[in-house]
Amino acid sequence: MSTDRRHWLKGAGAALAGLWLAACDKLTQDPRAVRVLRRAETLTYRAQRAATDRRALAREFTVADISKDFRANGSTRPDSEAYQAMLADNFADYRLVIDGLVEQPRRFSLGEIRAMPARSQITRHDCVEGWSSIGKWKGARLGPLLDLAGLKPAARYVVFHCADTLEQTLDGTGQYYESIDLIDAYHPQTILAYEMNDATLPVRHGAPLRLRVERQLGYKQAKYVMRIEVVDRLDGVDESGRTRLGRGRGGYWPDRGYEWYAGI
Ligand SMILES: Nc1nc2c(c(=O)[nH]1)N[C@H]1C(S)=C(S)[C@@H](COP(=O)(O)O)O[C@H]1N2
Ligand SMILES: [Mo]
Repeated sequence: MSTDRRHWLKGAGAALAGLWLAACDKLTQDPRAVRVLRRAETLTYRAQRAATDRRALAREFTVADISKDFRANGSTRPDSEAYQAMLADNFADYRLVIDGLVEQPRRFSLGEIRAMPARSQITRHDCVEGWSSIGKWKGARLGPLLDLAGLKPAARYVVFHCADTLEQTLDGTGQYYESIDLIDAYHPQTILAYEMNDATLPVRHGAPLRLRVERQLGYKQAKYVMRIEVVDRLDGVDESGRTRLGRGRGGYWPDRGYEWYAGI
C-alpha cells in the first residue's frame, strides 16, 4: 500500500469512522453501501497492520553502550550570519517556527520547548556512509508540539528546514531540509532533541534543536532545525513552476538520489 494511502487512512480514518457511525443506520440498509463498508474494513485492517509495524519502537540501549566518541557528520557549524548571531547569544533569540497547514502558526522559545512533554532515549544512529554511534538524546516529543499548532485536515508531511547550506546552488536547493510523514511525526521516539548525553546539544550535533526519528537512517536526523512546515505534498510547485521544497523529493539527500523513507 502506498504511503499516501496510509496517510489518508490515518488522517481521514478517525473522521470517517465518526461519519460512518452517525450515518450507519441508514447506510446498512443499502446493500451497495454495505459492500463498500466491508471493503473499507479490510482496507483499514491492512493499513492498521502496516501502521503497527511503523509504530514499533527502535531498539534502546543502556548507559554502558553510549559511544565514547559520537561522530559528527555533514554540517558541523552553519556559517550563516543569522545562525552565528543566535549562537553568540546562546540561542536566547531562537524561535522554532511551526507553520504551513496548521490551524495556528506558532513560535516557541527554547524555554517553552524544554517545558513540553519530553522523552529521553539511548539509540543507535546509523549513517549510510557505514558508521554507527550510540547516544542518549533528550527532547520534546514532536506530536504534542504539532498538536499545539493543530494540524489542518490536508496535513500529510512535516518538513524540517535547517540553518545550514550544504551546497551552494543558484536556486537555493543546497539548503538542508528533511521531511517525515505523520506516522513518524507522532511516533513516541520522535523528538526535537536539545540534550545529548546529558549535556546541552553541542553545535556539531545540531544545536539548538535536532530531530531524532529513530526508525530511520542518519540523514533523516535533521540538525539545526529552524522551522517546521506542515504540507500536503513534497513535490508542490509555485506559480512559476519551481518546486517549493528543494528539488521536490522531500529532503536534501533524497533530492540527490537517496530514499525518502530510510527505514531501519
Ligand atoms: N542540518 C543538517 N542535518 C543533518 C546533516 C547535515 O549536513 N545538515 N547531515 C545528516 C547526516 S548524513 C547524518 S549521518 C547526521 C549526522 O549527525 P551527527 O553529526 O550528530 O552525527 O545528521 C544528518 N542531519
Ligand atoms: Mo549520514
